[in-house]
Amino acid sequence: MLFYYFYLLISFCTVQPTQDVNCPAGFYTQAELKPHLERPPQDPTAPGADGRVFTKDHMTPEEQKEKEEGMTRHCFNQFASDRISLSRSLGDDTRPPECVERKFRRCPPLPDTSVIIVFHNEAWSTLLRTVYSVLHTSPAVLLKEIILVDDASTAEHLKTKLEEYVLQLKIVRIVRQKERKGLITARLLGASIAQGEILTFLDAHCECFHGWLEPLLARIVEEPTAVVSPEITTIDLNTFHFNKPVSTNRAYNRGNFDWSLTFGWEAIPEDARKLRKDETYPVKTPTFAGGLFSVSKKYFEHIGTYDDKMEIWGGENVEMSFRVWQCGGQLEILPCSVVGHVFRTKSPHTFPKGTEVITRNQVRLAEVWMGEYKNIFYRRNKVAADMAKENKYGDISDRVELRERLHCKNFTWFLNTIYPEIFIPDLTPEKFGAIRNSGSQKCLDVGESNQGGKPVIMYQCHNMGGNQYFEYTSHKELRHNIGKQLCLQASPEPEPVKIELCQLKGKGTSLSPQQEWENLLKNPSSGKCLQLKGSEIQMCHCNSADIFQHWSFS
Ligand code: UD2
Ligand code: MN
Repeated sequence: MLFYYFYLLISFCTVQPTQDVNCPAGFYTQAELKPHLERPPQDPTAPGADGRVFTKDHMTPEEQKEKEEGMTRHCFNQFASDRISLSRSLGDDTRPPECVERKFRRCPPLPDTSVIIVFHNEAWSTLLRTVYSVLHTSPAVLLKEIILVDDASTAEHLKTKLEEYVLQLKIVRIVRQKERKGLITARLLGASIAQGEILTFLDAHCECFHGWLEPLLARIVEEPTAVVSPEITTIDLNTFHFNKPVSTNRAYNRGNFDWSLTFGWEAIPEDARKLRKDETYPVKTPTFAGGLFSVSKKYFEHIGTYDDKMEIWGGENVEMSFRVWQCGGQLEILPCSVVGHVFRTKSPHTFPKGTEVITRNQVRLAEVWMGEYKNIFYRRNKVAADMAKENKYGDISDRVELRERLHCKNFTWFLNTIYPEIFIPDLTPEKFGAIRNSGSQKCLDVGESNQGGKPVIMYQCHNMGGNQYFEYTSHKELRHNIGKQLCLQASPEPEPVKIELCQLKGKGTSLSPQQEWENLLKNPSSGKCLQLKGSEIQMCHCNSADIFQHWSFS
């Protein structure tokens, strides 16, 4: 019996390498993977050379003005970007040795790719540096074309000037969306005309590091249902410093989401890290950032491209993440592939129909992919809940049909199998909403950007969820858990009451006595009650006659 298995194994091994005359055995040589365009000689003292910071000590009033205007327009330092070479090098290849030394099999050959870059009113220098960086780092044999998709920009420099400029680059095409519809339909337009076997999407302010493309394409050859992202590193929005990989560091991050359906980063769980022998192994990720990725064109179409009724910006990355996993694909980060992106803290874009389109996109994805878990999201977002109740998110019938046609698994499967580490709030909490104080008629509010550790405050009740959202859990906690899991925590008098990370996190953890509440709102371990005292919220002697100790959910 054992012998038979050995025999099978050996015969597989000998038959495996495809004996194709068009595809010689062995590995691609460096010469065969020569970039499409050689980088011109570099001046090591030029601003931002080798990915270093741009500095300028003395600025004239005119320069100061130019810098401020650029900041307002793009929410990054356009002044710096404009003074850095469009072809700047990023210096040595500092990736881990197994990435640098990795060879790629000639058989089956690596497929070619269309690089699709969508933009709306992007700065000239960031857009063209993205283009040049692709040309200087992508093997000529693998780069079919670069497609620039203009989402109805109004800036003059993106019109004929851009068209004439890219003409000399030959391999670059421009298509334009007539109306401003957002990045989702812009990417779809690019994909529809792409001729490469693989689609590779990039934002319009990126720089590709050495050897970024091959690992993405090689992984898709190995696993055609993989949707793969590079490790996205930061290009500093102020200095344009490119944060280079460090050869001794292991990949650390993967994508997640919270119950407000916002994408975020988190550390890869310990056991998943241990399974990877070295950095050439993919990192499975529950969600992806969504701007920078490769996918086989055939698979992109099979899996339902994008929801083309999503508008402008936001939500499409979470939608695609849930869909790819639930419908049989995989979402991965390949740490040997490194691409820099200018992460901003503010959006520079106008939203012609208001920022409610982001909520609308989220409601669409929740309705199609989340089953009953959508209610966890709705409880935290009144605008979304109303939109859902009043059916104001457009027609989703073709997305539901897609889900059925592909026999996609449900959200419970996704949570249990792909993201078992996530904390799932009560599907039906005992009570939830805002907590109103009878004395002041105001509501308990966590205040601006309270990530835990800051006192709670009182604020006009707004009935919108958000900073005033609490739920009373089956474990008797008062959770403010829109993003992080934060709990109202009793403190010794006269310290102000704060929210802190919830101590009860799942198996192996237990409820902290200071985070337990009874009868709106007594903390049994201290025997004290929550009270509004002047403008502060403290724990005091319980006195049922004091209306400043009366709290109710509304
Ligand atoms: C992140 C993603 C982005 C997208 C977005 C959610 C990364 C690094 N970035 O946004 O790709 O998934 O989350 O939707 O993963 N654009 C248009 N039309 C618009 C608005 C934007 O063409 O109406 C372009 C824009 O010029 C840029 C790209 O779309 O090239 C992404 O927009 P962004 O850079 O403002 O968004 P970012 O990086 O915060
Ligand atoms: Mn971006």
